Amino acid sequence: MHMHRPSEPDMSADPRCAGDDDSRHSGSNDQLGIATKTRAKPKKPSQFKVLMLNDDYTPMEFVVMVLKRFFHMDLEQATRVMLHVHQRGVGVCGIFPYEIAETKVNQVMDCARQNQHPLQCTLEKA
Ligand code: TYC
Repeated sequence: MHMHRPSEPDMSADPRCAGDDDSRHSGSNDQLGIATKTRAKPKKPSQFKVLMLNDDYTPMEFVVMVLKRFFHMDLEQATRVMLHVHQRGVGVCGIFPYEIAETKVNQVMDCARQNQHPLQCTLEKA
């Protein structure tokens, strides 16, 4: 599925982020109008869940193969995740930084399309 990077959510109400800006350097401009704002702590790259969705047509064996190939699961783990998705409708394949998660979604969707299966895979902020 094609997705644009979601814009960073406003974390100003999140107590974990309170005081995140370093007030010692919080001026946004110097006298020449040069931006001088700094951040005390670099932000961790935000994480995204890669979700697999159930459908009525994709063969179970194909889903297991996809989980092994793109998410490096062994047969037991891949079977467990596939059955979870089959029974519950959705399941987590893994949690990754945005660009890696997006690449995995594209790899799964391309592979499903090439094999004419309707399997769907998507991203969700962790
Ligand atoms: N529901 C599918 C079937 O019965 C199997 C399946 C599992 C499909 C997981 C998609 O993400 C999926 N053949």
